[in-house]
Amino acid sequence: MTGKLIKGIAGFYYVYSGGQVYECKARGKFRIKGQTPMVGDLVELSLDPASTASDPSMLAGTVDAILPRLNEYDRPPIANVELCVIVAAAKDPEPLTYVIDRMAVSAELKDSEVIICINKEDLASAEEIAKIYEGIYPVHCVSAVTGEGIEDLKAAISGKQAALAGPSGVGKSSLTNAILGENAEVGEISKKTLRGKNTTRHSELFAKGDIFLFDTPGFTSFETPELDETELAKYFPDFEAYLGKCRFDNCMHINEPDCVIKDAVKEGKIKKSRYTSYKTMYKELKERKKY
Ligand SMILES: Nc1nc2c(ncn2[C@@H]2O[C@H](COP(=O)(O)OP(=O)(O)O)[C@@H](O)[C@H]2O)c(=O)[nH]1
Ligand SMILES: [Mg+2]
Ligand SMILES: [Zn+2]
Repeated sequence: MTGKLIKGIAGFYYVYSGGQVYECKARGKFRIKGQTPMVGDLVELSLDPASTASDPSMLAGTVDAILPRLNEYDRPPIANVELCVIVAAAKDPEPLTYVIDRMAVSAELKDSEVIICINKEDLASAEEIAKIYEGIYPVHCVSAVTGEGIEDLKAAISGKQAALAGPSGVGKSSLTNAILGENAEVGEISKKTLRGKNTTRHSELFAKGDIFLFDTPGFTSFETPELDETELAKYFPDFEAYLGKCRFDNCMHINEPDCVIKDAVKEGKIKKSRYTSYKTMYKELKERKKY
């Protein structure tokens, strides 16, 4: 059977399959092949009738194989992030478009779908920031405190393995609780039996009905991604319609004449803040290459 690896801790992998959690011993053969199971992995597992799980609510099993991954993130180490929900706050902390845009490029590079979520709309209007992303990514203005927008957000993430990413303090933990509710099936099992035993926080995948949400401490910001600056524009979906139409084939849309990207910015077809982020990231990537 197949299942989702929801947590790895102290030599055990916890796999969710058909409403059950299996406590699986890590098999040596993965390391031999240079493969290490990651939270978020889809795995082949089998029941291990000879063993008993440490918790009566679980069954003992073995992980037999790791299925091919859509993607891998390093920090935190999680796999198969089908959807990256980039979280910002309308206020406290102030939203920074550059931070959002850099995370979006990182997610695009990994082939994760992107949703922008502006939390704390009870504190300030999220409209201004939401407008920047309309037509580029789905935008959800929500409040983890009042519950506003949470049902729509749940509908948008359901069926996909989703991770919330964003700076510390924007409300990722609060949103995770709002989305999963108090009685998250697997969440409850693993909270009760695993979290209590371990003070160090690990990444974990929560499953509740059709919702699969990573709880990833430290998924706060992305480094400037590993990318050649000449490739950067491809990861701005709002630039896509214009690429290849500039006067110069190798136009980087910075100082070149007859640049359709710069024209689109002037005409308001590409948002200024997006273009500013592009220029800043372009410089960063170019600078980094020198060292
Ligand atoms: N007013 C308001 N405060 C919120 C909201 N969501 C989270 N907070 C508060 O913001 C702070 C940071 O939230 P937390 O979930 O820990 O953020 P994280 O660091 O991204 O996980 C906490 O004090 C929360 O109570 C919201 O929608 N509205
Ligand atoms: Mg948190
Ligand atoms: Zn150009």
